Amino acid sequence: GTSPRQIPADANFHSTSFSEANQPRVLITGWVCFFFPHLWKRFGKDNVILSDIRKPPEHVFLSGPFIYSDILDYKNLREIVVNNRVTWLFHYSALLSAVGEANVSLARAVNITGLHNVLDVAAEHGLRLFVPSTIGAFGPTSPRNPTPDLCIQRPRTIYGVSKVHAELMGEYYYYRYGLDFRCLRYPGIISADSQPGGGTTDYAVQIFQDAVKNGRFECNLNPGTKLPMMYIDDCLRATLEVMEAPAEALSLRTYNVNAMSFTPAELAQEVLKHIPEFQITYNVDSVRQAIADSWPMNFDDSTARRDWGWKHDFDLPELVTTMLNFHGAHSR
Ligand code: AKB
Repeated sequence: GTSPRQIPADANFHSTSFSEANQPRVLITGWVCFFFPHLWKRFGKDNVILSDIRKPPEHVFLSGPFIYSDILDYKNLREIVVNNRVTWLFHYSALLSAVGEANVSLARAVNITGLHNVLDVAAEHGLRLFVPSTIGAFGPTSPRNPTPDLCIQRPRTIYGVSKVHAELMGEYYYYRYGLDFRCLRYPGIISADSQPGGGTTDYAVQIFQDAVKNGRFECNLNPGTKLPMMYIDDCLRATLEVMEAPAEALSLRTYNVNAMSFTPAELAQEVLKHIPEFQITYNVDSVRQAIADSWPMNFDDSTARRDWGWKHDFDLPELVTTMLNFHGAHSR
C-alpha cells in the first residue's frame, strides 16, 4: 500500500523555506503552455519542470524539462518532488466550469482528489504552493457588483465547489501545518496561445481568432453578460508577484485579482474599431449563460493592490490591440 503521509504537526514553512540565494526549483502541474517562457526567464530553464499526463503538442518547442505526472497518483507526485528537489509548486491541473458540468465525476477526481494529493506533498516537503482559484468560486447568492475577497461563496458548479474547497483546504493547511499556500482568484484569462478549453469565459478568447480569420463571430453568451477579465501577461505577473511577496505582506492567503470587466457587446464594439466589417451574432448556450449569470460582474481586488502592490497593465483597448495583432501576424 501507499506509505503514510507525513505532515509535520508543527512545521512552520512560511517566511523562508529556502535561502534567498537559492533559486526556487519549480514544478508545474497541468499543461500551461503560455506560462513556461515567463518561468524560464525568471527561474532559469533547468529550474522549471513542466508536467502533465498528456504529451506537449507537436508544434510546441520545449527545450526545458517536461515529465509525466499524474496528480491522482500520490507516489508519482512525491517521486517527482523528491527526485528534482522541488521547492515551489504551481498546481494548474483542473477541469474548468463548462466542461466540469459535462463530466462531474472526473472534475471531482481531478479538482478535489488531485488537490488533496498536491496539498499533502507540498506540506510533507515544505513547498511553497500556488493554486489558482477563480471568479467561479462565487455563486448566485454572492454580491456580484462588486464582489469582495470575503463574502458568501455558494457556487453551483462542480468547478466552483472544488475551488472553494481548494481555498479552504489550502488555508487550513496554512494555519494547521504552516504550509506556504498562496492563491489568486483569477477572472477570465485571455491569451493568444490556446488555453485549456471548457470555460465560460472562452468566448473572449475565441472572438479574436474568428474576427481576424472570418470577420465574424458567434457568441455563446448574451450581449449584456458582464464578466471580469484579464490579459495573460497580467495574470502571470500577478502570480509571480504574489509568490514572491514577503509573507508579512500577505493579510490573506486567497486574493481576488482583476484588470477589467466587459460584456460581449462592449468587446465587439472595441473589435469593430480595428475591423470595421466585423459582425457578431448570438447563439446562447444555456449552461454557460446560467453559469455566467451567477458570477461576479465587477471584481474587487483592492486588498491585493494594497497588500502586495497589484496593478494591471492591460485594459480593454490594449487587450484588443494586442490580441488582434497577434492573430493578424500569425494568419499572414
Ligand atoms: C472558466 O470560464 O471556467 C474559467 C474561469 C473564469 O475560471 N475561465
